Amino acid sequence: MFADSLLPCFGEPSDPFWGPGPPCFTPGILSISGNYVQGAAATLKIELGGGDVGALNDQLNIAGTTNLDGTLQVVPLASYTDPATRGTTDDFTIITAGDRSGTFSTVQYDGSTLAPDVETDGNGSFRDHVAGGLFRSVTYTSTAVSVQNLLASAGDTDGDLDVDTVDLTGMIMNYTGATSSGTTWLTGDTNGDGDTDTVDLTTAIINFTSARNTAAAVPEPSGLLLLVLAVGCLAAARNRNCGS
Ligand SMILES: [Ca+2]
Ligand SMILES: [Ca+2]
Ligand SMILES: [Ca+2]
Ligand SMILES: [Ca+2]
Repeated sequence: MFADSLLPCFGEPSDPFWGPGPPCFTPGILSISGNYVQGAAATLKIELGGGDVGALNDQLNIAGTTNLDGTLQVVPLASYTDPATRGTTDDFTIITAGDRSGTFSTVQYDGSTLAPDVETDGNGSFRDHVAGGLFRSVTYTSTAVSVQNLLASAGDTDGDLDVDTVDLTGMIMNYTGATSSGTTWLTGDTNGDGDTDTVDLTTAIINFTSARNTAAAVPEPSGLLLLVLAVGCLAAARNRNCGS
């Protein structure tokens, strides 16, 4: 168990984040036989090097319970690069515990605070869209905390590894046409030109996977056909009524 002034530290004394606490080593697995309570003023630093846990990535293994608060600093090392292929992820289990409660109030990744662009469950888990379909997610379960980096497929606006009717409906609702601007990946701009137009929608339809990951109700099987028809309306008849 660590108080606010006694932080688990995986860094090195030369590191600007290094602070008082147990001897630092990097990277590695730190096992705690008891409980781990992180206070509101405390910071946990986790380094990610890619590849195997323990060899290149920090992991905190807590035999007892953990109650989380304060700051999580995720620090990618020089050996790690984000996914380069769309639709692929890098997944890191950074904490395991007999039982987990509480969440970090702030999560920083490489010095930047992550924003909860998409809330992924009722446990405080969230997904931050960084840029160009690159998402960073923090997921809390009853026994673990994990971090995921995803380079999403074009049209996967919410970064949940599918291009489904939820994504396409959101894109249509945020449709701007090619002469407008102001949309982002989250609102359907798949190609980074600031609009959500038929180019974006066509790309998303080509990448359509149906729903793999959503807790929300989805339209009936005809939903995609209706969406395609709606796209056709948008493309061909912006100034006329589509349907009734
Ligand atoms: Ca999606
Ligand atoms: Ca465009
Ligand atoms: Ca666009
Ligand atoms: Ca989905």
